[in-house]
Amino acid sequence: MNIPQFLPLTTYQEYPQDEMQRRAHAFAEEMQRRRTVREYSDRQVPREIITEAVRAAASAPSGANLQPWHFVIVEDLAVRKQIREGAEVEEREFYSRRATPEWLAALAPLGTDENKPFLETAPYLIAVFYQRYGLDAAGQKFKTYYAPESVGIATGLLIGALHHAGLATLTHTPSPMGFLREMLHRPINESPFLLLVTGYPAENVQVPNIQRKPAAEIMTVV
Ligand code: IYR
Repeated sequence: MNIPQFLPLTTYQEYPQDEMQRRAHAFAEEMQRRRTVREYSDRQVPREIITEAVRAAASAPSGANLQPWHFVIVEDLAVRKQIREGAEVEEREFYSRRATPEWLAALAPLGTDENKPFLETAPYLIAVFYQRYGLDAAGQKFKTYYAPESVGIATGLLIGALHHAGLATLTHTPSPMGFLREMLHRPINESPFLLLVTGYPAENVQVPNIQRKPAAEIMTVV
């Protein structure tokens, strides 16, 4: 059987311009409603929602289509507790020693500190890994390309998909987070990219009073 190198594009959808305008606006509005949430309810979320969001993330373009990502869905409370402990060890070090005064000042409006109870409260942590290089079935190394960029794009889609489904998220980057690779039994070619916390927001949760830059400020037309 001959496998064709190219196939017709059957999935692309064009819209009339007024509908395109409406869709573009509605999507921007929906994304602007997204807020990073740092306090979670322990209410359960069906795993299927998370799986669908990972499917959306996996639609990201990637260097040479190598899809250099792996998503560990952590739902086991004992493992979430372990991750919280590992993260808080690093964060205590970060807030008391590693962070420069300038960095701490930049973080002050967000009200973050070394305590990470959400790692235990939220029903899911999604540990996102990127493959610095690939390992084939025979254990041979092969190069990956633009792995952090590819996984960054996939993570953006993951956050968008979870928000679209009606869940809150928090991008958490314990630093260093090497402990995640061992704790979650990932192979040596993978590095942790970030930890995404997701679930329902805690009741009456508050979020920092911060604004997004308007398009006119972040966009230039040449
Ligand atoms: N990783 C730390 C500190 C932190 C750093 C940045 I940059 C943030 O935008 C938020 C937090 C923490 O999670 O608290």
